[in-house]
Amino acid sequence: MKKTIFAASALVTLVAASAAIAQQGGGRITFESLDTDGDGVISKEEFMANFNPPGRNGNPPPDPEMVFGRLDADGNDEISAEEFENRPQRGQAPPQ
Ligand SMILES: [Ca+2]
Ligand SMILES: [Ca+2]
Repeated sequence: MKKTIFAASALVTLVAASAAIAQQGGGRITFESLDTDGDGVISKEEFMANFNPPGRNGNPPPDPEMVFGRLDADGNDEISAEEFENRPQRGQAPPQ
């Protein structure tokens, strides 16, 4: 009996974890999740519509406009897969 209860609660935990991963904001924002029309680049419109992270640890969420500017290294108002992959990490100085 105890074993059944354990298995059921483990399943609930697993489902909850999957839901959390599926949601944006857990640090798992992927290129594909932002490139909603699948043309291989993230337009500013796509970014603004889909980049919506929650604030963390009591901090307000980052300003999407500012984040877009950091990702769009060549400033053409689109984020390519390469720019996304090479994005500056938190706490790291942007490349000169
Ligand atoms: Ca696109
Ligand atoms: Ca660009």
